[in-house]
Amino acid sequence: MTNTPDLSSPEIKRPSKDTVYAEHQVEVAPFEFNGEVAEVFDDMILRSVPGYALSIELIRLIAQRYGQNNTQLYDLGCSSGVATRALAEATPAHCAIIGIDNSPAMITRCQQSIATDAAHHKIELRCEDLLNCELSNASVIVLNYTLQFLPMAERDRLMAKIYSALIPGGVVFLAEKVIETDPKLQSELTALHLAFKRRQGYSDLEIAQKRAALEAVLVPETEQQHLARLHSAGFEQSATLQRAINFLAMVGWKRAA
Ligand code: GEK
Repeated sequence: MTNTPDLSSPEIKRPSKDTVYAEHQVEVAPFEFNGEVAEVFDDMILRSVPGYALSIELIRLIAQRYGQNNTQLYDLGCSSGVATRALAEATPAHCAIIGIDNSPAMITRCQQSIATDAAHHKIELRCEDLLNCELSNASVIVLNYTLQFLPMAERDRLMAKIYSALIPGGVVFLAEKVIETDPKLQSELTALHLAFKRRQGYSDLEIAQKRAALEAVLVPETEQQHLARLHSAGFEQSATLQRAINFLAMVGWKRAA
C-alpha cells in the first residue's frame, strides 16, 4: 500500500513521478542535480524527506514574522523553488527574494515554477555556488536541506558568511538530515526512514540505488554539531523547531540591535 504525499502546501506543484532509480543500474553514479532529477524533483523530495511540507510551512511562518521591508530574503540551494515561492508569498511588498543554486537544471526548473506566481516579480534567481556567492542586508536566510551537500570543510565558513549578511534580529532557517552517535538509535531511525520511503511507494531497489548514489554526496552531521556551528558563527539563540525521524529543522537568531 502506498501513502498519498502531503500536497497541502500551495508551493508544492503536483509533480512528475520520480522513477530515476527504478531500473537496475550496473554501476550507480554519484547523485547529481541534473535535468532528469530536476524534472521530478518535487515528487522526489516530498516522498524522500519526512516532514518536508511542514518545513515549507515553517519557512512561511519565519518569513511572515521576520521578513522586513527593504531587506533581502535568501533561499540557498533553492532547487525547484518551493521554499523560494513560500518566501515570496509570505513577505511584505518591498522585500527581494533571492534564490541561489549551482545547478543550471534546477534554476531552469525554478524559473518555470515561479513564472505564474503573483509574487514572482519579487524573486531573483542566481545560478551560483554558495561558496562564492555574495549575501547582504538579509532579514531571513533559508538553507532547506542544502548544507548537507556542501564540503564539510566549508560549512563553518558559509555559516559565518550567513551570520554577517544578516541584519540585527535576522534569522537563519536550517533543515538537515541528521545522524546519531549511538549506533543502535541510528539504525532504528534508518529503519524508520526506510519504512517511510516504502510507504511512499519506493521499491527496495530504488531505495538501495539512491542510497548508493548519495553515499559521498550527502554527508549528514548530528543535531549537536549543527547547534554548535550556529553558536560558533555568532547566533545568540538557536532551537530545533521540527523533527521527523532523522530530518530536523532549526533556527538561529542574530541578536537585535
Ligand atoms: C527545497 N531547498 O526544496 N551551491 C549552490 N547550490 C548547491 C550547492 C552549492 N555548492 N550544493 C548543492 N546545491 C530545496 C531543496 S536540495 C535538497 C534543496 C535535496 C543545491 C543543489 O543543486 C540542490 O538543488 C540543493 O542544493 C539541495 O526547499 O535534494 O535533498
